[in-house]
Amino acid sequence: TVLVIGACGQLGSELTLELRNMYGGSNVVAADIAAPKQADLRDSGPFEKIDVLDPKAMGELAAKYKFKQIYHLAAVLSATGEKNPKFAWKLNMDGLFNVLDLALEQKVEKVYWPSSIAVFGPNTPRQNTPQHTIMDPNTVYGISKQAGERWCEYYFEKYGLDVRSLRYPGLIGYKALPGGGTTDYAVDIYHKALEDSASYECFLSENTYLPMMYMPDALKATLDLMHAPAEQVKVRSSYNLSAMSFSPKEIAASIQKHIPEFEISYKPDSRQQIADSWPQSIDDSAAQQDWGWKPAYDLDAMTADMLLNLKKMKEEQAV
Ligand code: VAH
Repeated sequence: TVLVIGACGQLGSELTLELRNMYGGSNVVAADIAAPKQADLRDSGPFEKIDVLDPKAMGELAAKYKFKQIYHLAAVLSATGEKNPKFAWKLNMDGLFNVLDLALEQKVEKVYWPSSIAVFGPNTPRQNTPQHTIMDPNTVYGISKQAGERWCEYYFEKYGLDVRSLRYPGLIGYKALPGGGTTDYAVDIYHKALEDSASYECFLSENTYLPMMYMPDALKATLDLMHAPAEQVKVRSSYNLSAMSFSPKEIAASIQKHIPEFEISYKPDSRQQIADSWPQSIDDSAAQQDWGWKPAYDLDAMTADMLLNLKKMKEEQAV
């Protein structure tokens, strides 16, 4: 059985559906602090309400199902974390420790834990950021991801726990809304483009370049990494991962190829400082060499697929 913690989140909901397609619905337990609202997630397999900060409840869950793999995706993201720094640190770090220790106790074969480009900071080289480089994150989320990477590598080196990780760029998908990140604009913009007003006020400035990835690519990278033979997984902190980089101006232009009347305006808020501390492009040659990583979607391919699927979902909801 596979456990997905944080299964109702932006990545968790899509990863749970993908894992259920692959392993069978009843073999993938979705767990989160609250029940799923999405019908496909709710109706495709077992759900367990769990607080990842409650080790006793986690132990009872593991005794009930005997998990072979755990995907631990529950975390407070960058923007939300800055509003509640101490809780963000507690959930992100104590949640990770509870999962790592449970995995050791229950002899879980593999653990997945997501890191992020947020582990990089103002003094990190911003173009083609290397796998090993200066990391001075200045968000609580980034600090927790940097510390988490150190601990994942420690549990692998010291206790032999097969824990694997990817430094995701901003993730964009149509099935679930993002949960309080700095890159959320790149999802919101597609929803707004399909509304009658066909306009979007962006909380980042027009030339804010950020590494981004379409959700199908993120799911493929995650499963490719988890299915790679252990000896091919040479990076046990977290792999740099890349697909594309773009600015709000460029994603708006991509949308205008389909919706010419779409308009964008800019009103940077506190998330601008976070975005300015992150890389603009990532060197993921280690992932390419170690386990054959290769993205499939560029900006225009993502835009076409996003608009097509969001339109379909709106029509279905409209009936
Ligand atoms: C965030 N979406 O914005 C997440 C991600 C690289 C961005 O870590 O916090």
